[in-house]
Amino acid sequence: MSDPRFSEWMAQQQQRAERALDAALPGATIAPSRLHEAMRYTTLGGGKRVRPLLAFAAGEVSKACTAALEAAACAVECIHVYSLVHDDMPCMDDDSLRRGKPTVHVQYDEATALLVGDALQTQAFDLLSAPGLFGDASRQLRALHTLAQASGSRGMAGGQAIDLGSVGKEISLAELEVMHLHKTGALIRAAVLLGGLAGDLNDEALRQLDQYAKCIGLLFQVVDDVLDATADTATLGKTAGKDAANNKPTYVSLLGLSESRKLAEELARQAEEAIATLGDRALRLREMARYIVSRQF
Ligand code: GRG
Repeated sequence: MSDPRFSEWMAQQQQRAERALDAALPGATIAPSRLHEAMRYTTLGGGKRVRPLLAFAAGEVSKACTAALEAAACAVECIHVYSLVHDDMPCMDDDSLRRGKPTVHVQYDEATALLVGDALQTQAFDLLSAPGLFGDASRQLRALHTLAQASGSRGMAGGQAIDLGSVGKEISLAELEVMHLHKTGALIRAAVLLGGLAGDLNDEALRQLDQYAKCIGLLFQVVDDVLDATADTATLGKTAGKDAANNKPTYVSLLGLSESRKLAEELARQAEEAIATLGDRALRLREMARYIVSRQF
């Protein structure tokens, strides 16, 4: 069972993310209202908000400015939601449920789902590029560069391409790791780094955050594979076991359940070790590592 103070912090930060996203997205009555309504439909009121929580936790280390930190957290979540909307489309995973409700192409239509993803992606950079947001323009530029790299063909979109190319093929553990470092890990790294960049940290502290985030990105995926292999559809809010059924390689299919769980524990340990010298300010990051390794959905 997790520390009640951490659960309280998490609930507060999830509400903070929800409020910030609500304020950041265009209103549903603003034209083109169907597109804006669909963007809000898919972004608000759901999800664990792991990426904003990681940004907020890193923001405690960097003593981040609130406006920059909340914009960074929203930007990363917008990219994440865009990826889910596109990933669910018939041309990719063809899923009809996401976060317990119909996916965007089911609730609206395919063209709207495509546009929602496109618009959320652009919204992320709109938010993060607001003039004067970071106080320090060079740090803001670095944050923008970090998010762009993490989202594109050398990050998340590239990871998705590797994933699509690996369906039905035998791949090694090293290749699986490369795929997940891109597909899931890159955006998780960006979330942590943007939390660091929203405040003032030296390069060594940013390097430590990056090392932590690299472990967390893989950890998140290993746990996701374990949950996918063990939980039922109702608990996960998505189609349990779908990756295995689709002949997609997973940590569980390559390592088995028991070794996957051991790997998750080892990655959580490495993540905590990476930030050991950052002291009390990194408490929430340490707790996030524990939360991710023991999450049940
Ligand atoms: C379409 C460019 C493009 C990329 C898609 C990340 C991704 C790449 C697709 C998501 C598909 C997926 C189910 C990946 C497995 C791990 C993962 C990212 C799960 C969803 O993230 P959570 O668990 O979701 O953080 P919530 O809903 O809690 O935000």
